[in-house]
Amino acid sequence: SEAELERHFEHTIAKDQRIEPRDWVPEAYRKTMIRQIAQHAHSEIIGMQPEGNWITRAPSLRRKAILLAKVQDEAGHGLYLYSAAETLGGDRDDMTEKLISGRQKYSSIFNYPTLSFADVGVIGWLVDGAAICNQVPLCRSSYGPYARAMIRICKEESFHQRQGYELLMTMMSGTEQQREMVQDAVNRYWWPSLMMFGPPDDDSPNTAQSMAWKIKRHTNDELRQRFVDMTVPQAEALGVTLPDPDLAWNAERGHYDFGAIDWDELKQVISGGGPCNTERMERRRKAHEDGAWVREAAAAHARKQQQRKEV
Ligand code: FAQ
Repeated sequence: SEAELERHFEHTIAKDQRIEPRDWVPEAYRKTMIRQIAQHAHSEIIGMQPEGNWITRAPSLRRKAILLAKVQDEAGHGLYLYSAAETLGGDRDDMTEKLISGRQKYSSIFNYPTLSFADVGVIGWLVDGAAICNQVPLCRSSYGPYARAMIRICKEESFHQRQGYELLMTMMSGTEQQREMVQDAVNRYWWPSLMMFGPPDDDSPNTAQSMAWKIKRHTNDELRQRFVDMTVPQAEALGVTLPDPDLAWNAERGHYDFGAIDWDELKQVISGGGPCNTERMERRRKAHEDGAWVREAAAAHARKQQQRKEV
């Protein structure tokens, strides 16, 4: 009976075991899990654009090979995550349709422009750094396929983060102009990176239920604080200034205090009004349309294989 299934689900969560695709789940769990995984997948795919912008202009063969590999990893993460959403009954075409018609979201961070090659380093350091902070706890998320996907994704994100930091270290030991490029990129990406963790806890409609279901293991503000604490010493080692005059160690709390985040900016970017939203969506839509013949060919090939098997 439904009551028994529900008891089994609650029991699995309470015992900290994983929910698997064969298990019954409440409709709201399925919906929120598909929502989060789809958004995550869309972020990986849209996230290829800002860095992809620099592949043809990378300053050396080595940097170009690294950047190509990173952007390809992101495509892999996206496909991996779409597959995880499919195990919950999410449909790939439907998710893509919802993305390009603006009914499903992707991370706010990818709506900012990449103006110089230093942005590639800063995206690796700050954006991938924030992604790791947010995603390591998701390796213990209650939904098995998502949790397992996160293990591999986090390993690759760690490599991405290191390549970004190494790139910045190299630039910081270069010319005065290179150091200025790095500082400028940090100035532009710091606050948007803090916004990646989502709205503050008292304005985060999904957190309570997602924590109860152990989809999320920490609140948005907890992870944001963890990221700030982790990043300040890295900025010092790098020799850049984080653009926040209120950033200061608070011995009593054992954490860094930081200034007020512009939540109106996050709202605006999420609702489509960020600097690059239109460009990102148009590009994604065009890629989808241009890929129609590939999908048709793949479907025709699958039909032919099936017919051969039936003969
Ligand atoms: N951008 O109630 P909450 C990457 C939405 S990393 C856009 O707090 P929740 C790696 C939220 O969806 C980036 N929308 O929501 C990479 C909700 O809207 P909805 C991807 C945001 O789910 C690096 C509403 O606001 N990572 O891609 C944002 O409990 C470099 C209310 O918020 C993930 O997706 C935002 N920043 O917590 C790739 C991680 N924040 O759906 C390429 C998995 C919130 O009700 C290059 N996701 N919203 O209409 C999560 O951990 C969670 O979904 C949060 C949001 C923490 C993002």
